[in-house]
Amino acid sequence: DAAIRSAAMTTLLTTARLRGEREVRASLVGLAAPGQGRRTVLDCRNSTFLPMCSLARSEDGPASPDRSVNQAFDGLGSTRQFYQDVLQRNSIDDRGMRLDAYVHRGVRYNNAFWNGQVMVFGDGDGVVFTDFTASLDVIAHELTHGVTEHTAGLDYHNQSGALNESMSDVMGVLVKQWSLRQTADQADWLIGADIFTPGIGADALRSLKAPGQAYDNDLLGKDPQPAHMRDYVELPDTEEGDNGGVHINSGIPNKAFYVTALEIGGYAWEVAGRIWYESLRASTATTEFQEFADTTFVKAGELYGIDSAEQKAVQTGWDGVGITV
Ligand code: ASN
Ligand code: ZN
Ligand code: CA
Repeated sequence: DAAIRSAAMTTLLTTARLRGEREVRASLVGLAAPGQGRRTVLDCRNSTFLPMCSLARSEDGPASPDRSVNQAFDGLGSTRQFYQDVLQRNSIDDRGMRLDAYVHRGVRYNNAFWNGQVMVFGDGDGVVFTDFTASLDVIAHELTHGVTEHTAGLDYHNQSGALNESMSDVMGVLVKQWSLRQTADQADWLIGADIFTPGIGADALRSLKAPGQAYDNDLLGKDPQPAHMRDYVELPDTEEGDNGGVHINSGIPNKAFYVTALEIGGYAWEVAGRIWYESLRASTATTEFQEFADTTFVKAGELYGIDSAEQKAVQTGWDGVGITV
């Protein structure tokens, strides 16, 4: 810990001129520099127009009487802490960017999204979905879209888009596992277990452990995710085609991560999470499955050694979904 803090101080001092004198002086006296470590939550009161939403909670302000506001606030805080403590990343842009969440967006809106700048959450229609701030992994999923945009910038269609989605699911489950101190074999590996209404008969939106098996009922049909390249779903690169199936084919890299993490054992964020994050940072907008898989193998070798158990686990993970590294 001391070594990390001292390394962080060295980095801080050597980048002092780049970051500007004022910001650095603020850091040195323990004050938050502009935007550093801050969160805001805005209440849209059913509007879809973000400028209509008003401030409901800010970093040093009191808790709100509104449950969604507090859940969003706490979820942003946990996710930011995870990125800082586990991956040494300072917020979405790695420069302490303020985190903004908008809640109660629209009327019975069945989704949540990152719009390129902020995170937005609907209330759900009360029939299929309830409040989208209810699952920490959903909040971490949306925030991670921001991290991806600021790192690899994976294009949101076809395989690069499915990797973009998968990275959000991977970090989504890791933030939840980290907050609950669960080992890989203790965790449920579900995204959105708490955003379905109780009567709907669905475990969750997606499962990294069992893509294609998160739900199967009359109202929703069957979870369409494949867990192997032989079942890759070709869809048009249109809105109706989910931009080439970005939320569908993400099941393939999701399963590869799950198998890798289980092979390694222990806390999934410590080794598997580190390998995937460093691979995201080494990827580009057009990276596809094979290239990403190869990168995770190379990173595992760099971080844990050529032919290490960790590197073999990565190979096993991709092998299980039909990708040879
Ligand atoms: N919940 C979805 C996501 O974050 C929203 C979308 O596809 N725009 O991937
Ligand atoms: Zn997403
Ligand atoms: Ca559930």
